[in-house]
Amino acid sequence: MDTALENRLTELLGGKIDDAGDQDLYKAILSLVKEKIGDRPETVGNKKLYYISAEFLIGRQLGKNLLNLGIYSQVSEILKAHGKDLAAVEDREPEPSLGNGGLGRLAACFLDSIATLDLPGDGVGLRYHFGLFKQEFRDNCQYEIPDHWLEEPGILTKTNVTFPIIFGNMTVQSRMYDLDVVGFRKGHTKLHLFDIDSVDESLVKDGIQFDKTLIEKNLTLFLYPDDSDKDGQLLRIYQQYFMVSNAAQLIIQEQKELGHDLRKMAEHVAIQINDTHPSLVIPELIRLLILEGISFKEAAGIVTGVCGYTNHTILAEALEKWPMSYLNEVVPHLMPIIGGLDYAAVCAYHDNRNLNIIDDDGKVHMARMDMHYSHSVNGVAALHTKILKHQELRPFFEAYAEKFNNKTNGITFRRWLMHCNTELSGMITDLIGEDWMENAAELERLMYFHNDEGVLRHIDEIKQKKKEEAAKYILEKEGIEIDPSSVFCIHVKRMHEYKRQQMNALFIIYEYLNIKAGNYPVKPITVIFGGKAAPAYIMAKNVIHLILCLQNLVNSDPVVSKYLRVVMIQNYNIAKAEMIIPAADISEQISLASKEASGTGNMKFMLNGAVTLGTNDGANVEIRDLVGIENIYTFGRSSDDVINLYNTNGYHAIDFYNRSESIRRCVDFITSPELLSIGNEQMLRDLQDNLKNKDWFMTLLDLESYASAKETAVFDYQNRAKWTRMMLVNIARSGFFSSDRTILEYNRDIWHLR
Ligand code: 26Q
Repeated sequence: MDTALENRLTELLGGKIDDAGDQDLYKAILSLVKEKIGDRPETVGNKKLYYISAEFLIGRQLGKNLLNLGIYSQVSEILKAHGKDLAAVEDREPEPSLGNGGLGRLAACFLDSIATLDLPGDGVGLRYHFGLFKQEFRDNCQYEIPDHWLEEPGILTKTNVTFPIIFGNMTVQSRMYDLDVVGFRKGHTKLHLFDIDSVDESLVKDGIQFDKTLIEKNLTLFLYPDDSDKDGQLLRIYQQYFMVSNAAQLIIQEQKELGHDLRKMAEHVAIQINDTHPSLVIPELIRLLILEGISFKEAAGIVTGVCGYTNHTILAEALEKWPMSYLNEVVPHLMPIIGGLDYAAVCAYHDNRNLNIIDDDGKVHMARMDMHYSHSVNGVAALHTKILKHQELRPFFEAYAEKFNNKTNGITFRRWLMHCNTELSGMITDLIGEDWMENAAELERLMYFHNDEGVLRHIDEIKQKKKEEAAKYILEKEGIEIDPSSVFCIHVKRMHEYKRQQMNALFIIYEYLNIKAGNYPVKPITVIFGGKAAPAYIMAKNVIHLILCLQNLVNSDPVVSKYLRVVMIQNYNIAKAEMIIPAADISEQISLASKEASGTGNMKFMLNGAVTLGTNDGANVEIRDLVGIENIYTFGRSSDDVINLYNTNGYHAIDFYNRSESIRRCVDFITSPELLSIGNEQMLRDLQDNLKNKDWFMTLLDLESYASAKETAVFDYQNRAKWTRMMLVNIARSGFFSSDRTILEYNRDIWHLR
């Protein structure tokens, strides 16, 4: 045991480890981590990246920091020797929910990889006082509770860095807070989160409601405040401008401190714009360069050389466009610049109205500004980039083919294997050594064992252990008993119609009706859901309602529950993901083909030995290509077919409903007496009507092929030799999805950091 470490921990505690509670231990280890980080120099170089993002879904930091500092097992042993459990201590840390889902989690994985690769690059975002709401279920419905995560002492360090941020009607003084990002074994960068001192948390009333007009008090209160009215939209513009003006001023300050010529900014600075939320950085940086005496034209050229834009979605409603009048209210000083950019780009070089930054309705299209004034435009998976080039952003691809490139997403294996699945991680190291921790491509060497019965059995035993742990957790936290020997089908992600949780719910109904009719599945199945619905997204909330009603109906039926169980985990977050993902047998990735830009959960499941049941969408396509068609279950219509159906208005849900008795029975059951006795009639009827008459994301199109693929997977699961080999192949071929690989590609093609 490391006695120096033990002594220091005891000192920091100011008392014996034996006598300390988990909370005291948490605080002491937090201090220990801060000390150790202080010993590690910050990564510097000739060129620095600023990754600007409205979301950083970083998850709890303590365990990850211990792991990356190389003292996780030492600290764990010290605690164990004193009868304490590090996992219980980690559990004391409030989770910073500074993101929604994929985009925010990607930013967090990227920071881990940037630090680990010892690249100079900082994150820039906002210090929201309340992250994404906490989800509670009551009466089979979602309720939103404010989630206050900030505490003292905490993971953020208050700095003296402040900037004046100018709005149309006032100027506020910002303050920067820093989070240390330590890489695995080496590297140290920062996440800078900006705030203002005058934020007033007591503004929050009645769930997550607050007065949206008091900008000085509410600016950084919430991530994604409700923007269904004008005040909400104005607040979002205030937030976005606040974020990017801070970023731009920080960059200029740092460049001046380094003595760099601002005209040569592109040699020393790279900015990555994470979706359109930080797009105003383009006019803001131009404005500041003009104040430094640089001409508009030259400033626009400099900024184009600095900025890269990443697109994360092809859903039209997620492409931000703001009325000019709103921007005029919040950031009038940017309007001449945005106007100038529109004129310069569109009038000078293109005559296609679809390329205008400002459209005929006076709306400013953020993504269009990004594409004109960035030198790189990337999608996040091969299929996604292809669809951007040839469908969604086609006119821009025609104008700027050289800017377009693909960067398939990745995940950090430190959190998504080493931290969440120490058993599997240990086994891999025993088999192939530990080089894979820094070079994930090494996992391929596991293929050598693909016929080794001992290895396959061991993988199976680890999976079983993780399933037992998850079952225990679900019993304790959700009060639902599940059978660890059943097949765990796990479907966790944000609730959205395109992700088609409703299709999985219809499968549950299909199985329920089968079992009621005496046709039992070959193996008991447990379907586990988790995910939050946006507070204003009625249909997503209706889907949650249906799932919770089914959970109620299925689990309390003495016969059905022997073969089928349903669990919807409350408040799905990073900590719960780390518990649940290692326990998956089947990874449900069932989005409507063409709609999921990439997905990153799919990668986390694969890495932990789950087999994908998915459509040919997003990064699923690349998973399929890597593991081979015999190690994945794919189903459903192709993205080409789907795009064609949209273009020709060729999909009519009602035809599928009328044509197939089995589909009709499932859809009808949503308003059966059984479910109506549990749930809310209006919500269930609305959902059913939507599925029959609208079904914008084509659930009924793929329902039958989904059910049959899932049945095949469950059948195959019984063949343990076959299944465990599939698990091994999935793990061995997952190396490509390390975010280290993704970041190296960004650096090679876009950032060129040295
Ligand atoms: C837009 C306008 C108004 C209000 C909110 C928004 C908004 C907010 C969040 C639009 C998009 C987001 C988040 C998108 C997101 O998380 N996309 C996911 O990004 C992942 C990382 O690239 C991909 O893996 C997922 O496929 C993609 O859905």
